[in-house]
Amino acid sequence: MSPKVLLIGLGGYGGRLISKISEMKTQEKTFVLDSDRNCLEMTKAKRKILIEDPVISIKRDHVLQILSGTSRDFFASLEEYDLIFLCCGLGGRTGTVATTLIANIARNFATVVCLAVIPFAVERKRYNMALQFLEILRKMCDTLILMENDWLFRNCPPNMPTREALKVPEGIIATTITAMANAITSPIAEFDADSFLKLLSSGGTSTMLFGEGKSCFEALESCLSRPLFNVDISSANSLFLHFETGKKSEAESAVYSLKPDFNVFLSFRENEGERVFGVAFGIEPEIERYWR
Ligand SMILES: Nc1nc2c(ncn2[C@@H]2O[C@H](COP(=O)(O)OP(=O)(O)OP(=O)(O)O)[C@@H](O)[C@H]2O)c(=O)[nH]1
Ligand SMILES: [Mg+2]
Repeated sequence: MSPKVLLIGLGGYGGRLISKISEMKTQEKTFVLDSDRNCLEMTKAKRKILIEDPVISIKRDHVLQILSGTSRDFFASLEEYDLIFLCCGLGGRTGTVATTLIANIARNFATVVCLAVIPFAVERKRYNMALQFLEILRKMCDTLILMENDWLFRNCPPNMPTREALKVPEGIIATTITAMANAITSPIAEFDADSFLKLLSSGGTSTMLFGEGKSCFEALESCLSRPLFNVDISSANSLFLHFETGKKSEAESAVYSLKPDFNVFLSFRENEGERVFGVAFGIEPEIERYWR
């Protein structure tokens, strides 16, 4: 039987990411938790849970918080899933705290993968809070996949309107999560879903990847050279690469041209244009350097 997968969005941005995922008509169940009734009403999740605005206090490695509204029933309902993806923008109160708390509980019975967006450095207070919580969050989940909003400054065309640029991560994150979930629940013949699930259960700190180009070679080169979390990915041990292309055999040739340093999991969807979405797993040594 294929593993049961649940996608949960937490806080305002987490809810919008789940709405975007829902537009992709994923077969997986989707939940959103938020303390903001208006934001919650606007999301397209299958189940919406209103929680109280959490009170944050960080004490050494522990997060003390109040999350009333998340009843015992809610936590019991998570227990039927084998793999839970949590997604949020870090740095606000609700998403940051709820993600940390739920990851810590859900990890007792499921593989927990968090996809977290780091605020723009200019958001100062939110940015600093996100970094504080990163230290905690990475101990609470099996795999923590990061993207930083500052990537947009470095990579969006300078003439792209800000409103449009802010929406770019939604498409990248939604496509990547959906591709990973599909790869596990309905894998193509050559995809080793068991090994990929095993990787997610110990993926450590990881970065999201995205690239596009005129050929699959160009798209893959751009994907690996500008990770969404600004670190060197040569220390990564494994890659998940999802190609959206009309040229599957060219994509395979591009992957064969990579140095054989990575354990690669490949997924494809037929689409116009050459684009690669992915994750580089196991960049723990790099993240330590990032904090220093
Ligand atoms: N790129 C991008 N980032 C966003 C967007 N909305 C929020 N974020 C990021 O996500 C972080 C958290 O924002 P929210 O999700 O609104 O915060 P919250 O979890 O609802 O927290 P509270 O409202 O304080 O309880 C922000 O500081 C931003 O860095 C967006 O539309 N685009
Ligand atoms: Mg909010």
